[in-house]
Amino acid sequence: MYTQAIDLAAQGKPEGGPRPVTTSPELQAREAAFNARIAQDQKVEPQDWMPEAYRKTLVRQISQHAHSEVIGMQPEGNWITRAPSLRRKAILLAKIQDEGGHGLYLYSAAETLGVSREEMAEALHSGKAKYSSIFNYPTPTWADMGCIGWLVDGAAIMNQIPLCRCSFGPYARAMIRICKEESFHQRQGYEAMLALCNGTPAQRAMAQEAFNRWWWPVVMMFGPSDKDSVHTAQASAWGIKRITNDDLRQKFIDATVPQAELLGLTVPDPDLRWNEERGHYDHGPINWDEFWQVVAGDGPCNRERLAARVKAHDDGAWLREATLAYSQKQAERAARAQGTDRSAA
Ligand code: BYC
Repeated sequence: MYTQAIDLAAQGKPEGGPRPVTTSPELQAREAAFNARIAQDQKVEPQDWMPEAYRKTLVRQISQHAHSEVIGMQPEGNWITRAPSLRRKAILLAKIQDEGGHGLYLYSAAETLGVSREEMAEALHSGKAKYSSIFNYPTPTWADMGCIGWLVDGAAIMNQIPLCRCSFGPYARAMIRICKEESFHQRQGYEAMLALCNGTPAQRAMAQEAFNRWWWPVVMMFGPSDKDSVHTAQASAWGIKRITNDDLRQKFIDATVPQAELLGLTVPDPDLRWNEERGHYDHGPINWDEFWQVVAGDGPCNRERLAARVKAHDDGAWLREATLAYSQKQAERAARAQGTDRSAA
């Protein structure tokens, strides 16, 4: 099935490019061992042999996930200076800081597959790599902060809990910590919405208006319907994806509708009905044209988000250079000290 492979074990660390496996029996044995590992639900680690297509799928998904976390700081960053109280500001700062941290864990997990941070950054900045569609929507009111926590982080948890059991060890382990933090993010968002919904009529109206804008983009965030999802079958066979896009979307809707009811909010879907027979909510049609337009880079804020990211990266060049120069100096000092020790001995 696979004509190329990387030999991670031989080097003790991952290589950037694929290395052809020379003999067919060797390839077959490696592939059989890999498949057995997946079948037994054991983790694949960076030093293990893996099919090149598995490695590429993981690099794509993990780096896109990392980019989403980093770009995802922007819509909320918009409200740090305008949070309505010191308490809300402290919570928002902590949440955004967590998201930067999630990006870091995920970039690190992707690096174990032999791709560099620079390559991943370049792919994002050039528009080659994707990030979640959801972060291309604006945040004009404080209620948007509540909706992002409640709905976007709620959707993220739904998608990410199964990823804690993903077959690739570093990704699965990163997801465990990320999910714990996402849980706090979701709760703070719901609590912010609760405060608005228990507030003045103007605050309730603001909550409903923001909910109206976020509902459908969040429903789309789970990705295309299963029939149009190009990666689901293979990613599921490899134990990367445990639950399909549509099934996760359904789980999210089933869990979130009662939460909206508790807040006294109306879900902006006239076709939403509890289906007794299925034991799930039926929902109205999803505007897939809008989804693909946003994914293709033409959403309300795509250009703004990417430009802000590129600017932040460029503005940070001095820090990356200084950090590298400092670590080089430390290494030279350590080498000199070792040399002095040896000559003294
Ligand atoms: N947006 O075959 P499919 C967060 C692309 S951050 C854009 O179903 P797959 C947070 C897809 O990449 C949460 N593109 O793909 C942060 C593919 O295109 P490519 C982010 C999308 O990979 C800060 C094509 O459509 N979470 O929570 O099997 C503040 C076909 O799709 C989207 C993750 O990244 C989308 N929504 O399934 C607050 C989770 N959906 O790559 C919160 C990890 C699909 O072939 N990722 N596409 O060019 C995944 O679980 C999966 O990659 C997806 C898509 C479910 C997203």
